Amino acid sequence: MAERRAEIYATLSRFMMNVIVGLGQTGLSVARYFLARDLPFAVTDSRVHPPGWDELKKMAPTVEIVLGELSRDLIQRAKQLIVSPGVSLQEPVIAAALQKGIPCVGDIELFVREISAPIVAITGANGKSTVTTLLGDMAKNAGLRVAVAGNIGLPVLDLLDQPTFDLYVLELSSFQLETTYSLRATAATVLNICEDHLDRYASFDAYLAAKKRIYHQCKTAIVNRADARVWPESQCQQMGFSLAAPKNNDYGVFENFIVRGKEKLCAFNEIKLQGMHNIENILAALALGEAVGLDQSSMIQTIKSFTGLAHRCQLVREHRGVRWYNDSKGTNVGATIAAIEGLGSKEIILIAGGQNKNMNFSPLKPVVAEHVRQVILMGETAGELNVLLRDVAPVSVVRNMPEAVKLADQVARAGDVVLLSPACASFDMFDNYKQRGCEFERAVNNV
Ligand code: UMA
Ligand code: ADP
Repeated sequence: MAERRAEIYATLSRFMMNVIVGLGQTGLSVARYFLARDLPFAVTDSRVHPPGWDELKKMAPTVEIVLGELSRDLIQRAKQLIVSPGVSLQEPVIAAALQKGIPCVGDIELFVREISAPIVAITGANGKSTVTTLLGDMAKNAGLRVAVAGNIGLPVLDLLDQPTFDLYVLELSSFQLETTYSLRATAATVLNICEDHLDRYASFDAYLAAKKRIYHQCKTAIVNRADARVWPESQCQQMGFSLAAPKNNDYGVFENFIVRGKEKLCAFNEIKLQGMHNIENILAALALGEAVGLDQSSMIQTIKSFTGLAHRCQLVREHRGVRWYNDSKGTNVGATIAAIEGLGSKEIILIAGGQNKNMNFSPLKPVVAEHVRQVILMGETAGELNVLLRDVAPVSVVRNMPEAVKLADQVARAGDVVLLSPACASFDMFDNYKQRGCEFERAVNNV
């Protein structure tokens, strides 16, 4: 009898299975999650050799897996799809599954169904990783057991193997939010918005709408008062931040101080991060921290010691009076504008260009006109950027990073700033933004 039941179960699970779509970091973490719970699953990925394959074979040698295409057969007989963030819900096979009523969730959804500690959820076009890391440090310094995970690089489901935490600080991308339904964050924010990922979205509004899913049933929304586009649609408790003098008890700026309402908290000259965009990031982190009850004096101590993350406007070298900055994580137009303006120089040599995400680069033009003395371009978008920018600054197109750095070194004079801030993704020439930034740093250290 038991044997017969096992047989029926095996047959059923073959036809009604969890199907993991995508076998990168996320897909692999979902596989570990199902294995730990003895739940049957299958995997499909459009790549012939996805990064998680070798590890999956070791963990689950008999698991059913279809590579080189998203398997229509597996997907059509799934009881649930767990879709990785790199896979669009508009993929015809996924769209057909949705039409058929097959639930499509992501790793974040599986995670939030399992945990009970408060969540801070952070999204936005730019500043996510900086705010997420800063808030994580604030919580740690305030004595909490805090986990920092999500789009920042650690798949959330891997946290379930560890002892429980007091607080989860999650960086969430628009892709992850599209497949999340039960978030209920204690504090949530869309930090800011500008065009990005338009290779994945039909319109800017669709991208923004995906981001705003973060507010779904949140307790407190932390809103950027300067941009109504990122405010929640529904009524909920709010706390605000902006670079203006605040009304009420919002976080803001007054006479080169960070303030809460009228109370001065910290002078700009006590802060190590550079640029007004980072002041905005600090204001957002303070508001998020307050919303989850962190001690204010401990948060301020953390702000003063925080030096930022690699590849984000980091000073690499000062050589013969020239300062070289790595902002390889500047992967959209808004980020590059923030980096250029944040450096406060009118003598910038800008290295930009990379993979095309269907973005409108024209907002770069006036900023380049005001701050940039020479533009050096590479990658897929070099041609388009050349046509846009050559009226406002001298432009050169190069083939690779060493050539870009060599040319920058030739044209730079004492007092200039050389800035790598590509305004584009890196995948046309590099594995990721980190590899691009490291190649830049290597070349800079050799000039
Ligand atoms: N891919 C395929 N076929 C597939 C599955 C994926 O071609 O069947 C491609 C995707 O188009 C993508 C790449 O493979 O280019 C990786 O996709 P993935 O879903 O396997 O990615 P993971 O390795 O799981 O990493 C993801 C996030 N990546 C993306 O959203 C593309 C990571 O964010 C995140 O750190 C990780 O989950 C853990 O949560 C990276 C990122 O670039 C840093 N995010 C984008 C951004 O910040 O702009 C959104
Ligand atoms: P994300 O995780 O959203 O990509 P990061 O904190 O990694 O954001 O920063 C990426 C880049 O975005 C930085 O190098 C900088 O150029 C830019 N940036 C950071 N914060 C902001 C902000 N608040 N507004 C605009 N641009 C920003």
